[in-house]
Amino acid sequence: KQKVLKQAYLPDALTAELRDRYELLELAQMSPADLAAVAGEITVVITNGEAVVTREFIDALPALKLIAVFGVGYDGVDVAAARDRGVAVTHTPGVLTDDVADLAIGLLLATSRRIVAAQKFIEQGGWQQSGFQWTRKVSGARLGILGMGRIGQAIARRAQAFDMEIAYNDPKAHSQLPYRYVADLTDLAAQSDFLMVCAPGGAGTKGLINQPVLEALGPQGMLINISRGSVVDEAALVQALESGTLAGAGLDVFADEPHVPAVLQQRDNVVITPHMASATWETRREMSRLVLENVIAWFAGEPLVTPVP
Ligand code: 8YV
Repeated sequence: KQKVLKQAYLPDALTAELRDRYELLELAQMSPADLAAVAGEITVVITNGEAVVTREFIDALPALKLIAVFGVGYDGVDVAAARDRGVAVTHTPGVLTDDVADLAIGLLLATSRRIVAAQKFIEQGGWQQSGFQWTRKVSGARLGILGMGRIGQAIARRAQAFDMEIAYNDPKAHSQLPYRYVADLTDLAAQSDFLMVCAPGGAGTKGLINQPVLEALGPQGMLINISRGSVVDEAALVQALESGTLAGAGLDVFADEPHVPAVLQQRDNVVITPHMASATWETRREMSRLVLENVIAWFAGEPLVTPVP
């Protein structure tokens, strides 16, 4: 059996399937010496969207040929280092688009309508004293989208059903799309009631949502992030929420997962979820299938199904 290294968390069913087909080594159960002893025989590494695969790690595996990512985002993988070494990288695009867009809309609604705070209000007996505070309207509001890839477009399609006014910022305009392009992110924020972060992670987008952008979004504005915590300057976000520079935030991703700053918790203008946008049974099955298909294709010498661009 070929040696395959599981470098990070994967669903149990995928792990079991990999174990059936290959000699599955689990990094979490290996010492550096264990790894060094088999490093020359490992051709495939399987990782996920949250884990980090550094140049150093790639260089420590001289036989490595494929890094298969369980996730669409591959910002954790040093793709340049992989390319330098002739190591292919695959990911799982497409199959999770709907789920991520669904949760994005869920966070948008939950944040603007304060659904979580409203539930706590009932549970803590508040309704016995008064009605719940009024909230903010979503239908017809202005939605700014940072990142108009597959997921951004899926969110825009859903937002159209809410008659939202949609504009977006991306490195370049997509002339085929019916939405307004805004070349400057701060301008987009200033023109938005809700700013939706859908840009991929990585060096190119690190900290794009900074203090000036949050200030432009303004005291009535709300930020939703379903992509990567790294795209948002989290300290600036906390500061903006605490000072009232920003009205609220709905966050599925954080700068240092699974750590969520205490100041982002227990706030009735912040809705937080634990990086779960793609975590439905249906989608996790499809993501697992794609990972497996790529690994099988690689061992069979066939073209990879979903290599990263
Ligand atoms: C997963 C993700 O939670 O697809 C991505 O980029 O971040 C998520 O779908 C992750 O890859 C699973 O660890």
